[in-house]
Order: sequence, then structure tokens, then C-alpha cells
Amino acid sequence: MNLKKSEALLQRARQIIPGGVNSPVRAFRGVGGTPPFIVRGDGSHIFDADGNSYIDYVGSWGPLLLGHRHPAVMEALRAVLEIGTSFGAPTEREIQLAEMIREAIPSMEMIRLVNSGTEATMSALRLARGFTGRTLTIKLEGCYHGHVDSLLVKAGSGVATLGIPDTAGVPAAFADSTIALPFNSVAALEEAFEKHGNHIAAVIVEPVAGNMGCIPPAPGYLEAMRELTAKHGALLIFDEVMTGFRVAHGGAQQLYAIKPDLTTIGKVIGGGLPIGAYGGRADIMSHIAPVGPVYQAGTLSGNPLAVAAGIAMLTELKKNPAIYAELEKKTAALCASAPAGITLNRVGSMFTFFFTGAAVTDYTTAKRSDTARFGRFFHHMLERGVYLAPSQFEAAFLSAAHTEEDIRKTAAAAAEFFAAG
Ligand code: KE4
Repeated sequence: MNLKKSEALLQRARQIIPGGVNSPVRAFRGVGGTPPFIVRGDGSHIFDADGNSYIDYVGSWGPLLLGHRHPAVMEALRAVLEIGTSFGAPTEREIQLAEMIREAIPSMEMIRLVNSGTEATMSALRLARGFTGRTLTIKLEGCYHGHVDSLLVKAGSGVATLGIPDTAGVPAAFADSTIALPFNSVAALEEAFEKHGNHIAAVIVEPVAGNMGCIPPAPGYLEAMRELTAKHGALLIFDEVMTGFRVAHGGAQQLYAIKPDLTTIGKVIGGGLPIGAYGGRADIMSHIAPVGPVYQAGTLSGNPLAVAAGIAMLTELKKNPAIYAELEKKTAALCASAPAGITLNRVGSMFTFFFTGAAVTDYTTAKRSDTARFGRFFHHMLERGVYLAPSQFEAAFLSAAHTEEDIRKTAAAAAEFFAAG
């Protein structure tokens, strides 16, 4: 396939931007080759500088649940442009978005808007430490919560893709305050609480892991986590940056009927604009400045453009609850059958083809995947106009804009690869 313009753009980009990208996973290091430079998106498709078009299963890594350039989102953005871009002062829209989030996720009794998922998890963690007066946190191996210093311990996503053994630049003291446990192991949680119980400020978890590839929680796992944190006075933080408004309107906490103490969200609530949010029990959130002693701030927090896009997204989702059943049906059709040697994990419209025949239930089993064969599969699909997440350790996403024809084409391209052995 012709990627000449993207190749030239990558050379130029590498002169001034590390790896030529503003986020590592975009560099295709996990699969090799040249990342197409994208010039526009529309519905379920993206288009690159060389005129190639792709059915997009990345969707900006999750935000574009309704596809690219949804009319309601575009209209909302155009309206804001008539009044400005940022004020650094409170606006009514921020209240409206927060109220819509709380209506969908009632555990978020109070909410603070920020500018990314990383800011959300970093702030939630600081709040948990400030509220409990404790320092230790538990994270799960292979989960990724943004590039928060203390959480870049056995992290997933780009860290897993690049095989970076715990990021340079993070002082040991930060890493030492984090206990990394295997995902889906109740025994590991029980042991950690046995040892450190009353020093643990919080457990932070992706309730459905997406950053080591898609891995659902084992039956009873989240329930055990909820019980143990409550018993030992630690907070349970659901990092729903990826799963919020994705796996259900109310996120994974609605799907699995678990009430965390704090939740972090992002992606979908900004419709592709920079945004994040954290929130939860009012008694905890009242510790956040200016009301309480835990400081957190942001020049562009609650930005009018991001908030307007978010309101448009959540309004569409509220108006059309059938979207979730539709996403479920379409993704189930796409993931109907996993060929021999492939393990397919899916929750709603997030899914991963693991190139291993064994069950994938945690980071250890995910890492047994044949990443070289995944790389060949990725390029086979890219050459046939299907843009998957460029890493075995990422989830792919289907949007409401994907058509039956998109799914037929995708399934046919995949079948061709697997038929060739
Ligand atoms: P951001 O700071 O990238 O907005 O969000 C960090 C984050 C936090 N929590 C979860 C569960 C996340 O999935 C993420 C970010 N997700 C990755 C995709 N695996 C972002 C893609 C990238 O790093 O470029």
C-alpha cells in the first residue's frame, strides 16, 4: 500500500517530536511499519495523507463511541466557537455536564472536571491518600491509569507495548508506595490486605481491563475487592476512563453492580476533546480544594469546547439508549468466532484478539501471546483498509457508526488471514 506521504511526514516529525508522535503507542513500535498520518475522519472511517481509507477500530482510543464527526457534536462545537474558547471562570455548561455524568453514574455524587484521564487518576489517588491519611496504593499488573508516576509500575498500554521495565524517571520512593498485584487474583488481594491492610489508601482498578488487551473481571473478583477495601478502610477507585459510557451507559459499575468510592472517567465524556473527570462520595470529594485540603487545579479544566462536546455525546446516548444493544449486537457479530489459536475477549464494544490459544485472564497470560503474529495480522488488516489498535496489549473499539458492511469487510479480511494459517 502507498504510504509515501506518511513516510515523509514521519521523517519530518521525528526531527522535532520524540518518535514523531505525541503519544508512544501511535508510533507502531508494537507492530512495525509506518503509522499512517491521518487527515480526516468521518463516521466509522479515517483517511490518511496518501488517500488510503480505513475502517477505524481505535476511535481515538475510545472517545468516539458515536464515530467521527457526529453531527450533534460538530454542531455543539460550532455553537461554542461563537462565544469563545476558554474563560478560566465557572460556566453553566460545566454544571450541566457534571449533572449528566451523575445521572448516569450515581456513585459520582460530586465531580471535578480535569483535562485527561491521567489528571483524573492522579487526582483521585492524591485525594484517597489525603482522605485516609495513608500512603500505599494497590494497582493491578497490566492495568494502565495514565502516566502518573506512582502508577507506572507494571503498567499496561504503551508501557507494555514497548516492554519498558517500569519507567525511568520515577523515584523508587514513588514506586515503593505502589503494590502491583496480578489481576483477577482474590488470593493476592487477601494476602496484600493481610500484610498491609491499614496502610492501604486505595485500590485502583480498570474494572474491565483494556490496557493489556481486553480482560473481563473474573466472577466474584470485583465483589471481593469491594469487600476487602471496605473491611480495611481503603478506598476503591474504579478507573472507568475507558469503560465509562462504553461498556454500559453507567459504565462497568452498572454492568457489575459494584459501587466504588471514587471513579475516574474521560474519553467518551469529551467526544474527542481533551477531558477527564474524577468523582465519588460527597464526604470524600469535600476534601478537594477549595473546600478541603487536597489541592488540584487546571487552567483549562471544564473547557467550554470539551464540555459542549461531552454534553452533546451524553445527550445523544441518553436519547438513544438502544445504542448499547446495537453496539453489543454488532460487536458480537464481528467477534462471533475465534479461529483456532486465538482467544477473543470482549465486553460490549471493546474487544481484543489475543494470539494465544490459552485463556487470557491476566497480564501473565496476555504476555504469552505471539506478538509477532499479531503484528502480521495487524498489517494484513491495515492493507485491506481495517485499522486496528497497533498493539496486542490494547483494546479495539466498535462505534455506533460502524455498519454491517464494515463488519462484513472486516470479518472477511480476518478470515483471509486465518485461512492462510
Ligand atoms: P489519558 O491521560 O491518556 O487521557 O488517559 C489515561 C488513561 C487512564 N485510564 C485508563 C483506563 C486509560 O485507558 C487511559 C488511556 N488509555 C490509552 C489507551 N490504552 C490512551 C492511548 C495513549 O496512551 O495514546
